[in-house]
Amino acid sequence: MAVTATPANAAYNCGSNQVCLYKNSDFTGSVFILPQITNSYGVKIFCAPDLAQNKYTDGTSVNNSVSSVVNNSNSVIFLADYRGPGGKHTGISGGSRLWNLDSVQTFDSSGKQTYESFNDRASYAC
Ligand SMILES: [Ca+2]
Repeated sequence: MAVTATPANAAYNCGSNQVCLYKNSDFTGSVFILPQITNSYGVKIFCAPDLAQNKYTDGTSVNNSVSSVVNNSNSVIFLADYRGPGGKHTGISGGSRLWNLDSVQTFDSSGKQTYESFNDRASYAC
């Protein structure tokens, strides 16, 4: 039976019912785990509405640097250009993952869709 060595910089293995934002593509680099907050309807949701307030485990800002996402929650998570949210947004379905954000489906406030890079753009994740 092969034993796989774990390098010191091994990527974080996103747990069940966690939403993990990674600094680099392919679920590597440092990680930020979305906190759960209670929304105005009293429902707990995974949400960081202003990523400039959040840091990866390596201490650097999460703002404008997310490059891959694991969504192990049951709900869609939206990334947006600006806190709030504002600007264009893209969604990651519950139970899915995006190993990079180089070509994702985005929507503007009028609902217009296109495919474009969302790499190093997200300032909101809920
Ligand atoms: Ca941004």
